[in-house]
Amino acid sequence: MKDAQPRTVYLKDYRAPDYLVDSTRLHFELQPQDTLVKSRLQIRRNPAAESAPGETLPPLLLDGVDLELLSLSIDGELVPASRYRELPEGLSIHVQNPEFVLEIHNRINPRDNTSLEGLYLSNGMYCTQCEAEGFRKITYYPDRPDVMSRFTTTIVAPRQYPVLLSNGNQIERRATEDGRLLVTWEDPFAKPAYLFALVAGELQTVEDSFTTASGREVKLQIFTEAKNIRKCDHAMRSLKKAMRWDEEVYGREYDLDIFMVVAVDHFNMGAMENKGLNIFNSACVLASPETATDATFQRIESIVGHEYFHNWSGNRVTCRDWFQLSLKEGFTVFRDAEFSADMNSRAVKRIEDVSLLRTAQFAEDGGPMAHPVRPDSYMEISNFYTLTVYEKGAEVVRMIHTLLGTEGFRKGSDLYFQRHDGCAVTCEDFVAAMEDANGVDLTQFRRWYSQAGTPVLEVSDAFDAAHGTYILTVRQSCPATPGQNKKLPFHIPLAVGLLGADGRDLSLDPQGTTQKVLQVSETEQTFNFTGLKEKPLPSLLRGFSAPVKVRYGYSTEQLLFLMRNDSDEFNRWDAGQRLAFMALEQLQKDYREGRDLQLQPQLVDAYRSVLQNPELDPALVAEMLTLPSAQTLAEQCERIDAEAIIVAREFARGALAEALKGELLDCYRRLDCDKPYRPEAADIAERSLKNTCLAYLCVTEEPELLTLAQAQFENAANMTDSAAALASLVNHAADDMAQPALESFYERWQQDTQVVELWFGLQSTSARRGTLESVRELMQHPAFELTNPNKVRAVIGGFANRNFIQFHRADGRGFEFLAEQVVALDKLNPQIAARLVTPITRWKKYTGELGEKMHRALQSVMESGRLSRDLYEVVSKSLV
Ligand code: 0A1
Ligand code: ZN
Repeated sequence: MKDAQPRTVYLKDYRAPDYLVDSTRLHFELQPQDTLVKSRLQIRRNPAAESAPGETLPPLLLDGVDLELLSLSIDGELVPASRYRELPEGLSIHVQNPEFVLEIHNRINPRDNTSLEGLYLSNGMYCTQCEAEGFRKITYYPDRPDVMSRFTTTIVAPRQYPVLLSNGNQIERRATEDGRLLVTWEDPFAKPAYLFALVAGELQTVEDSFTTASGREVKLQIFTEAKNIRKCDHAMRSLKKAMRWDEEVYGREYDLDIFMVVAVDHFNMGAMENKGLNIFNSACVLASPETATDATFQRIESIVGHEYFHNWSGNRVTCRDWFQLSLKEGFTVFRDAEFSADMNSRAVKRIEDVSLLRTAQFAEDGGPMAHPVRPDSYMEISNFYTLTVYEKGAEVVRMIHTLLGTEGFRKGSDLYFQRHDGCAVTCEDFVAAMEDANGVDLTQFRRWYSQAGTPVLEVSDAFDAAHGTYILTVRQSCPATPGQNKKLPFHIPLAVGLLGADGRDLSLDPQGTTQKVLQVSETEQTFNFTGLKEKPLPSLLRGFSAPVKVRYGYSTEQLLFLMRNDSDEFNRWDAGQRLAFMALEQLQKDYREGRDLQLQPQLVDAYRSVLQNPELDPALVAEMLTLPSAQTLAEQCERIDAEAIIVAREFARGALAEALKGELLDCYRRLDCDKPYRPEAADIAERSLKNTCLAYLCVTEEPELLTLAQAQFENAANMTDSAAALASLVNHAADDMAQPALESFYERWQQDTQVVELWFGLQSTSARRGTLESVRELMQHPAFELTNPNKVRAVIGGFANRNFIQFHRADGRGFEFLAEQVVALDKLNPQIAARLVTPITRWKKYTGELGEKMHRALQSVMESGRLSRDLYEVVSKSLV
């Protein structure tokens, strides 16, 4: 295992590689505990290397972890021990010529590799994960993204592995003399080692084809175990949509003759964009109407799109170093979000993404691991696959899109791809291409890449009736983050509209423009709107035009007005969220001060009119009826009083359910019809609203209403309805109703891995007392595996991240449980352990004893013994 050396890598220390690898020939002989890897590298001195000129050549440094070196030769001659040195994580080789062929033989053990980096076994199938630094667990190599090489890969395996895959095109397939199978693949595109992939197994395939805009035929294949073969259709449809979309929106065509996707059960993340051979977590690719929810269908579409889009934003143009990770991830998340918005409801997609950002990314930005979109340093790069790099990075790209407009942005992306095709580049190169294609100056805008923290905009206004001028004053600030005390002002695109007394958008200029993007760039700035007859109501940050917090003293009436009238659907939703937030804050205060709780009647009325508004998209109604989550409320507090948040939110939900019972029931009945399942936006919207109503109705815990859930559970013909009903039963029905439902569900679906994961999640997120004890029991369930990240995420992650109520139980046992599991997991899979510990790293924000208990739990992790580098980085930075 990698150890906990607190070695920190800095962006400022970046140096071009001393050597380049023109070609890489790999030869694998697969055996579970004894795989032989032979590599043949054509190496040459990098003409652009910065190392000191002189007679002697610098040593060749190769990365290598958990490898058994068998032999090393240069230009056909064995290298004597005196000419190389084994380092803790690699080799240093003395070099005599500026060009040479290096051959390495080494052995690895895929079966015992539970880290799921490098080459490992998942249910008897060999697969690889090389991003970010996994290739070094396969063989010694300059494992850095700016070393790009042409790969040829030969795989030799026993007959029980008929499917042998790697990147590029298959150029050879035959039996060896000893009866094994040998297959060779050649990838014509130079790539960094992190995009290498290998798969071997007994797999079935679903095939299709796609004709590119220029008329080339591409073979599409999805590989999976035989039992899942009927769950690939949605992913295949999504892939073809994504391929077409990238041609239409970005002018990007696919570039190989074959595109393969493989589903594996053991995977640390969602999926991986290896050139021509994407490897997916089964949970992010397999779906059927009976077994997958609408949310899963949509997630699959977006992840299939995401990985496919990486072929250009990531593979053809890749990252120079890992500090530039957002270059490919921020851009690709922006691309997949727009793809999903085009395929589904744009407003709802935006609401979902912003909710995630506000809840989890803002918390990251305000926590001990806060870092800029382009970090300055890291101990373990795996810890920087974060919401900041991905989601905030995507918001940064979105802001560039907002500033340049659709056409300007496309000019910029065309220039970027053309200029840097085949190269490993930086975030700076991306911004420069956007500037050069549009003749704009984004100097100040670049601070979004280098400054961490969530900016706050304080907005105030005044109306000069005599001149008909409306004045908006915007003050920006950004809290200090670790290592960055002082922040310089950001360049913030602030989209605004002004509503008149009739609820319509006012014209902001003689051309009749109703929305403007204000360029906020100073600490304090004013913006004048002239020619107005009355003081308007501002609709601020429309569409969430920047990842900031906006403070403006809206009154309850003004928020109700925006909720009813704003032409920006996102801001209609957001006005409702602000209103709910205000009501919930009042409830928390009343609770702390011992007063009786009473929900603001205006909130109830507002929810009623939303529910009864036939013009709104049902999916938007469902979002508007959903109170901000406890996590979101927690993020917005200066100090978190978990108990007050829980009491206030539960009370508000109960009061809403009680007051709106009739309307909710009407709406539920209207939508509860037998339609054949289609994962299409309109149908998803109806199911979403129907199940939102059901969830509220069950909050009342009234027997007749719980019977609705029971009936829906028994009759559901799709997993969306079945799972929603079961969730309501688990959370609100008595054991004699909930338990049999859980049991029959398991009975029916026990053979289906994805459904069993969902079943685990329904239980670990139950708000009922006793959930921690059930979680411990679930960990003893035969279907639970500590070595499978999906199971860990469903059971332990569900409890710690998606069960605010039970995780924050007052005795602190929730935190102790998490600490215990993190320590155990660290021995198996450091990446997962380091992610899982997140909830207890935020201890400083909690008030009172709960904060102390959380702190103690985190300390116990540190004191448990030797930690992996991954976990050490997160825990040590969070204890400071
Ligand atoms: N590039 C992938 C994410 C990914 C990163 C690391 C992994 O293994 C540790 C796996 C996948 C993506 O953005 O989809
Ligand atoms: Zn990605």
